[in-house]
Amino acid sequence: MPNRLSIQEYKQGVLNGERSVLARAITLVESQRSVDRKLAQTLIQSIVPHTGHSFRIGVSGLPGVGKSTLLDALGMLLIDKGHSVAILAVDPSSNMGGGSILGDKTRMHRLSHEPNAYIRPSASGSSLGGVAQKTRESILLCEAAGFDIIIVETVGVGQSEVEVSNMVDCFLALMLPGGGDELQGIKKGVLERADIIVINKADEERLMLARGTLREHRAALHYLRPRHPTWKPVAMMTSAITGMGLEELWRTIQEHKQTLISCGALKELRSEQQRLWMWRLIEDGLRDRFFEHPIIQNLLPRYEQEVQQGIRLPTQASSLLLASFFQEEHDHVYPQRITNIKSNSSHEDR
Ligand SMILES: Nc1nc2c(ncn2[C@@H]2O[C@H](COP(=O)(O)OP(=O)(O)OP(=O)(O)O)[C@@H](O)[C@H]2O)c(=O)[nH]1
Ligand SMILES: [Mg+2]
Repeated sequence: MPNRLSIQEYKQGVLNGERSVLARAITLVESQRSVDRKLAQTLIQSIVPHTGHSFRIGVSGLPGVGKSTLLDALGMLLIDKGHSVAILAVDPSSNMGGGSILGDKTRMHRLSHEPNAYIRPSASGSSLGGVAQKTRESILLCEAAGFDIIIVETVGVGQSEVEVSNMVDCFLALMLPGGGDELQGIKKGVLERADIIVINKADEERLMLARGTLREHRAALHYLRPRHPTWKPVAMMTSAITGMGLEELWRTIQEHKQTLISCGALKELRSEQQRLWMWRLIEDGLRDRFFEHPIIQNLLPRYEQEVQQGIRLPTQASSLLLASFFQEEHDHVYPQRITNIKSNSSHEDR
């Protein structure tokens, strides 16, 4: 990465709330290069004592449901109330410079000019498994930079949504009026994760439809197991364009926060998230190490082909690959022992 700063410069700049340094620090944690990863880990460890003071909100929903437009409006409302807001947009499918990234900048045009707001679109591109991990680290950086509300926008399909729900205090699921029966399956999963269900675009000719969808969701919520025993998920309507329902949405988010705080659930939720984070780091670390290992890169294409051609069983190929990897790792960790064994045996040979 060009123009890397020193850890101290990153840390001080972030703690001083300097936007340009914060942006560069996030670029650092997003970097795939191992030298950057090491630097990023040191940086994250050094700022952790300055984190944890914000309220973290996740916003998910299918493309086009109005997440960015809603966040622009909600963000402005929060700025007016004296908050400072950071918005991290996670798009697992796009690369930097892709269409939706530019789209986000323009859709949050009011907020993007606010000195108390920070908008950061992130793209995972070719990352092996780490969108979520990088987002988590970006949340910590924004907290250290002093933002008191952090919102993560994620497209409501697939793994990124689940991961984001595991790193926020309050999870919002945006829905369209009407929706569609074919989405019920997806919806059920989302509904089980959501603390607040928001039927957006409840304006003009869609208002009546939105009221019906609201009733359906309220009825459905009775049958779902809530995410926290103390908070029963609620459904409401908004229009990101007219601003209808936004004050109520913010009131509900605050009620949710107070409920979690007053019964100790927020602390519990966050410590559980720390545990999940540790497991994610272990899984990601193992996966990266495995796939980046030269012996695996060397053997994998051949084994893959043999499995496809039916020459080798998948079970055998995977066992051999894992065995080769662990043997190499072992030899790497204990080279001394091997040299000792070798020199002993050559001694005995004589
Ligand atoms: N009528 C109406 N239109 C809306 C509302 N919210 C968003 N839109 C429009 O819907 C379109 C998509 O809005 P976005 O905010 O970009 O949606 P998104 O969910 O962020 O989309 P992706 O980031 O691509 O997943 C835009 O043309 C918005 O102007 C709303 O409440 N009412
Ligand atoms: Mg968007």
